[in-house]
Amino acid sequence: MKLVTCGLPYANGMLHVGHLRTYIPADVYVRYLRMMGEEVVFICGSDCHGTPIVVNAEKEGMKPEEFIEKYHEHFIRVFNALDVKFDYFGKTTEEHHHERTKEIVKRLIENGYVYKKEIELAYCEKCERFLPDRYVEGICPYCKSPARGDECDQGCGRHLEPGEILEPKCKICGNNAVFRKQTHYFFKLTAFEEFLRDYLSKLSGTENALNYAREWIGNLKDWCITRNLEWGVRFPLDESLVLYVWVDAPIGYISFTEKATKDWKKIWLEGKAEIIHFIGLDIAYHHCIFWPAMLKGSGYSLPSAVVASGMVKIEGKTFSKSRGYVVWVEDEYLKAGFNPDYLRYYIVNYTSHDKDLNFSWDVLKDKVNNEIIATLGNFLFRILSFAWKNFGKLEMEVEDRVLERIKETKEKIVNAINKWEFKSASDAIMELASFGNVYFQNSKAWELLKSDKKKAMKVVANCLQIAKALMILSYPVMPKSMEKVAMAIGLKLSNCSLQDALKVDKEIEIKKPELPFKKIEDEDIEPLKKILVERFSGKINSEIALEDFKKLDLRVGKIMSAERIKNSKKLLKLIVDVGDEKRQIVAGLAENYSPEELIGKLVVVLVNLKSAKLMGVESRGMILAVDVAGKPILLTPEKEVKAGERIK
Ligand code: B3M
Ligand code: ZN
Repeated sequence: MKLVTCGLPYANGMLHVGHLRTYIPADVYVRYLRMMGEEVVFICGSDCHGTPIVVNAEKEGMKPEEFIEKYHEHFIRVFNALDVKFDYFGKTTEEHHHERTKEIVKRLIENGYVYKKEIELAYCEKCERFLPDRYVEGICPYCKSPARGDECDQGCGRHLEPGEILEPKCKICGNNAVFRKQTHYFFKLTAFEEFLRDYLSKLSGTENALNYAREWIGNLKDWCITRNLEWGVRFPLDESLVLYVWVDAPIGYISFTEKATKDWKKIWLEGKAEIIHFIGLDIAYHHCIFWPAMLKGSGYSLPSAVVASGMVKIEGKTFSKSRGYVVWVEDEYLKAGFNPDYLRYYIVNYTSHDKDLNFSWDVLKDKVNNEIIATLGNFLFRILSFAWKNFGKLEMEVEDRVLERIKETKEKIVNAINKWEFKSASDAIMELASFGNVYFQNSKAWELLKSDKKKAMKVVANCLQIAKALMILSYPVMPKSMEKVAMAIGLKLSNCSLQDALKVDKEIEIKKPELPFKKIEDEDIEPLKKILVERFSGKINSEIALEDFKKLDLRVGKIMSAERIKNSKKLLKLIVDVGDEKRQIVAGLAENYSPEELIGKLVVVLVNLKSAKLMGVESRGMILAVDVAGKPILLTPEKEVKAGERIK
């Protein structure tokens, strides 16, 4: 039995392509294991605690419990759309999760692994509050890069203990923070050095995670496991404190397993299952050091493998949400209507799992058109159409060399999957499709049809076996698409094992094939590439907080006068009534509006924009319009509204 888990996404932001390097390969892995006859439980859930959520919920004027709902639902929507099928997708706000967390922490306390200590903590005298984790920004004491609370996210990637950060500033008001004493509780991680040395020598998974973790063994520090926050799992010894999010989040693996299977104790208490964690490399420390020590200290079963994906680049730039080097899964990829299986294939086939993946819209187009469609899709469609048109039903007689080729492919896939090498597995599929294309091409079945229909039928039977094998072997990577293709031969892929790729039916009946692959054209990706260019240039940032939006003074304005500006084709000088005054504003409307037709028009004005000079004419404010194929279309209230009314 195997338990496969994925790092719990923070319920603090939308899913981006970088996230998918954990979730899609894990789903592909689980699907292959099940087709290899393994019993697998697959779980994940939303990580709902931690200061980033509290800070951002406050910014949006929401309670944390409301704030996380939006993202939890988004995760479920996107995972469904991408066919990432967990047996249970929970959230760490669930009551039973809090209970399980407290039970484990109580065991750590009883076993003597938790102690009290007074420490110096960043404190903001202006906000009159302590500044846990993301409430404080400053400098990493190790690599001197800018750091946020509990992590050096832009430099060495280290976990930072409370009080470690240098030059602490309050994240809320920007004030320089001071240090104040407070009593907190620590987990005695240093007591597990020998255990961890031995454990890490046996732990399997990807070398990137194991090597990173082994470097830390001689350099362990006890972890402060409590925070003075209102949001989180209450600390059993002092209910005024909550547990640090990295204490309760991984325990979600256990509490969600409880909901996924009645056999959860076999997995987490009796050690009767392999536990395999899929994560991003940036949280390898937490999963290879902190988490196993917590499990050891509380008598729970230990993970057998940690599978860490490499990092993600966007059009060659290192992924960074804050810098706009990001591609959003729902708002961009799915909204563009691309087949989700294209993205599944891209993520598993672009490179080895532990190497850096570069996401590029052009590369997506090339991989889809030249690999999925030109190699795999083309073979499947040619064979199924040819068989349907010329035979309808045919006896299956397959040569040994074809079965041998399919067997080799299946074995390549099984070996690759057992080593989490998803690229090798998906390459093997494409190689088999190429073999099928050559086999069909060389057989000249369309000529044989005229001279020797029996022989032609044998050729087609061999090609059909290859096609059936391809549907079965690529089903974990492209489930929905292969299900559609398999309908042409009445094959129910969800009941198939990998071994079925070698099973030769007595006869096969073919229906009209439907191929769910549509080529990606340049015009499909141009708008998406444009968004990236604008985002990279800082023109549009994907996410702002409500507090940033509130800084805009947007009002209804009434145009009182309008005149052209000398030597300009586009610009008009307007006098606009914005309620408390009449403003001179320069606007690029001349190509779509005559000065006369603008008089008296109600428009939307950004009033608190820094003044600027355009063609030497001062402009104090901006008129909002939509750019449609380069032409401005004015925004105007749908009903008569007084000039100066504020827009919220
Ligand atoms: N919520 C997400 C991250 O830091 C974090 C993972 C928890 S896994 C137990 O990538
Ligand atoms: Zn650092």
